[in-house]
Amino acid sequence: MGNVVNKFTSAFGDWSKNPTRVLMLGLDAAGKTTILYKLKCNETVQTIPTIGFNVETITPVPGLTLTVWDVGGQERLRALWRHYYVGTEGIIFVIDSADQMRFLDAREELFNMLNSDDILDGTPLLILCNKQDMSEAESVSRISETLDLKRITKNPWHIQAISALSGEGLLEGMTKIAKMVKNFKKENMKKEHASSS
Ligand code: G3D
Repeated sequence: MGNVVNKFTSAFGDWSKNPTRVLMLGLDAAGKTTILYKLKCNETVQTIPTIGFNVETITPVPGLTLTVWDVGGQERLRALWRHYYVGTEGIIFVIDSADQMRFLDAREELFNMLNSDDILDGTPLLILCNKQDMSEAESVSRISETLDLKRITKNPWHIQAISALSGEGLLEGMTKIAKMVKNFKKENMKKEHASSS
């Protein structure tokens, strides 16, 4: 387990001089909290109760902020989400691979988020198909089809099979998003540089 944490730390590096913000979202019970615990993010969880939905902000690595909340059935709160989109450089969307009854809800929430605001255009997206240890878990390729992920055209994305319980696949997924986020930041810096010169 220490291995996952160490490798996770080195994948994301020390961004204390160049802070990075990543959102982690998913339906309730998808496994977000379990993932955070697996990454040993439990020590510094802050909850902001005033917002009206349960938002947790975690700093697992210097300079990296993970902001986590449940999506689903919260229409009236959606306007508040934009506040968290500003400055976001990565999105992790967690799916319960064994909860086939709610795949379409997850799909709706994913596309609602991506389409709700062009502020997220271009932001790297990691889809974690969690609970792969369960016998009824659906495969990554079937989930990709059911969620119609080919419709995602404005975000670089990657889909990863994981089990938050065993930690299987988690490091691969986190390494992938760390790379995508680094590229995204580099491209943004280039654009800023080009527009200022
Ligand atoms: P959330 O934070 O997205 O709401 P949680 O989800 O992390 O609280 O997880 C919800 C339930 O799913 C928990 O079970 C948790 O143990 C379980 N879970 C999370 N990840 C996995 C996984 O990879 N495999 C399996 N088999 N179960 C997982 P309880 O029973 O505590 O509600």
